[in-house]
Amino acid sequence: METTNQQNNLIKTPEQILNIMKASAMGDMCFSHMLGYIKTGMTEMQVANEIERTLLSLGAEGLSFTTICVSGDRTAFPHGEPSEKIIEEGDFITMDFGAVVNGYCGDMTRTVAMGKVTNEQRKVYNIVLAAQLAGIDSIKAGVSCFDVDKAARDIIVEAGYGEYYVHGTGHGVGTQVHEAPTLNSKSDEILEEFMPVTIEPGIYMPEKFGVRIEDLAIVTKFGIINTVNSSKDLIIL
Ligand SMILES: [Mn+2]
Repeated sequence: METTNQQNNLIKTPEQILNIMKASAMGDMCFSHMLGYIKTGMTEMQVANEIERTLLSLGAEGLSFTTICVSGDRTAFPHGEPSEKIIEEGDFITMDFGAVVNGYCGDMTRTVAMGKVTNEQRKVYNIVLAAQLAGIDSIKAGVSCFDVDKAARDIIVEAGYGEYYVHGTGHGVGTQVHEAPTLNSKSDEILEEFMPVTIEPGIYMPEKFGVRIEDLAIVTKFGIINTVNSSKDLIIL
């Protein structure tokens, strides 16, 4: 028997959406705290532990997934685990994390810099940001997931970094941090109102650095409601 997206629970109820919004609000508060916390000389592991401690202290009942915190050349690993690497001046730091509220997951990523950036770091950051905003702008009910991925991907490809965009643009979120629909270059799904989806393009240059920016948004008939409100301008700590 054919099942609809409503029956499959891809389309969330207002109460479920509120849980996701609470999880995102905790993520925003956590990120804000981390901006004052991170210092050169700390390890990635220390930063990841503080993210998790902060989310739990804000009332998260758990974590959507094991927190990602990578720095320096390790930011070229899209889903690297935090290590004992020490954070140094000039490093990018990518943090990807989420709180769980009443069973529903948050998911956000920000990349910040320590002390200073090179022209290339600034350029790549701004390309990823432009791609992320293009992805967001393309979303509304009735749009195909393929076209959202393409909107983001085209910016990166046209800037000459297409080979370094090694994953899809986003995914659905619910009680699992990765749910349908899948927003990538092979996707044939259509977005519907009240699906929560991430928009998370990235550029990853092996042995150099990487950048990812991720928001979690609710699809509506007119566009999105972005549940993540943290700044996406390049932040240099
Ligand atoms: Mn994600």
